[in-house]
Amino acid sequence: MLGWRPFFQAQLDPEEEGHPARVLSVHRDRIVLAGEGFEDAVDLSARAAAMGITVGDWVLVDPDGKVTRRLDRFGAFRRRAAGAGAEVQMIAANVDTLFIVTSANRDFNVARLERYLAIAHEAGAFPIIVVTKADTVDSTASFEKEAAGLAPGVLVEAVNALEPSSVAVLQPWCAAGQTIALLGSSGVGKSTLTNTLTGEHLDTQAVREDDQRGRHTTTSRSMHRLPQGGWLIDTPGMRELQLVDVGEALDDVFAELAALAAECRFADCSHTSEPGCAVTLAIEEGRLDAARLRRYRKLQAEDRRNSESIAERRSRDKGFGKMVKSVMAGKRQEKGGKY
Ligand SMILES: Nc1nc2c(ncn2[C@@H]2O[C@H](COP(=O)(O)OP(=O)(O)OP(=O)(O)O)[C@@H](O)[C@H]2O)c(=O)[nH]1
Ligand SMILES: [Mg+2]
Repeated sequence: MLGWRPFFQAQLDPEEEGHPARVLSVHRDRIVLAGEGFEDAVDLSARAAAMGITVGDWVLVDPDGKVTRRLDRFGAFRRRAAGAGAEVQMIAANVDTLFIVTSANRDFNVARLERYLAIAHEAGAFPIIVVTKADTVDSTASFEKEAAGLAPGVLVEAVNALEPSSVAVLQPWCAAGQTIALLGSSGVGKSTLTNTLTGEHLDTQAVREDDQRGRHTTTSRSMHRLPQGGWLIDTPGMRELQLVDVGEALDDVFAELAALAAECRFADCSHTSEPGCAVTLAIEEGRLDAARLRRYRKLQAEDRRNSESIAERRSRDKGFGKMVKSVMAGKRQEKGGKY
């Protein structure tokens, strides 16, 4: 029911004590866990905190209620943490389907949707673009058409998130054992969708009149039970979702571009001025939108930059760790190896 599957079962050691539990939410000093027949908050020990546990993770809990181990994830959403530090922030783990939520209004932004699509591909989650506030416009056709062209075969559903009969089109992904996450800007209706799908009463708040932006009502991530047996992870609208280590996922989203690039005369073609460039030819002939190429380039550069700075930071931290160890080893020698 909780999304347990052979992938996790295979990680268990028959000798090992403890039972598996799913992480429903993570707080400063405790985490809320659910397992076979129980739901409980346990203290977040320093050891558990060091495991980098995030919502959606599977962990092992010993008979004293202590988290002993985090199981490997089949996928996770990550971003470069906001702020100057080069750090990766986990958003959610072990998600089957991602509802990329946007509204049929000024929130709708293809560049942002492509960014979310890359994150979904990298995490191994099936993406569905959900266009909310369909009830506020005459037609959602133009939004749906544009969204459907952003990745091969991407599904798009337009809904009134307040209306259960409208949201029913999302039911097929909510079956028992399935985990769904919602990502999107503040005010697009993620918590409204969660409430309509689960029957809960999470806080929601009207968007600002002037620019239709949300008020950052939801402040932490949490997992909610769906009546059909699936699980839904609501998240706060994030101002900045910088890509990191998405690797090949960008080529999955921009598949037509990757396919064209493979036809260029030079393998390292930059698609600017080289002869025999299939990408610039496609733009000239109107088969490819130049703006889409620009967005692809921008995301590629961002991913490269963030992945490099995080790799650098990691190796710097490692170097520092080694230096501390060797200084300590030197001290031990000086003192005759007494400690
Ligand atoms: N008419 C209409 N209003 C909607 C729809 N979806 C959401 N709303 C309204 O939009 C406002 C914002 O919705 P929330 O669910 O709080 O948005 P959110 O995405 O959870 O926002 P954060 O928690 O800030 O990230 C609320 O006033 C909702 O009632 C919809 O499909 N139609
Ligand atoms: Mg919310």
